[in-house]
Amino acid sequence: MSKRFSAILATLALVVAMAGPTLGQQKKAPAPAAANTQTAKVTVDAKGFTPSSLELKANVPAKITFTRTSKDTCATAVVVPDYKINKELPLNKPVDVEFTPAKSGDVAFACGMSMFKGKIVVK
Ligand SMILES: [Cu+2]
Repeated sequence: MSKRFSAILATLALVVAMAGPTLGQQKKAPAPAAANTQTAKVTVDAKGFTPSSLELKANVPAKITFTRTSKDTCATAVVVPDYKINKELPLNKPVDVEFTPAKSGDVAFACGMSMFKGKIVVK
């Protein structure tokens, strides 16, 4: 009885050991999709957005990371009206703005009061 039990345990252990690497591969599967994301970084300081013009591809998920590096700026938020995005920009804390540009053309972004402006050129 106990021999049989340990045989079952051994079988289970083997199954887990074999499934382990497979599960690991399945978890990695979304990685290529993430590689499909286009990324950009924008710094926000007293002069506004740097760069103030970005280029993105249409129909590819985009992640733009905004980092405000100065407290002497009114740009404490970033607004992308076309995509109904409005995000606070805490000092020195990277904030990801994610959306998929739907069509080619210019997409404007700005600080909360539209004093600083930038644009995303979608190709
Ligand atoms: Cu402003």
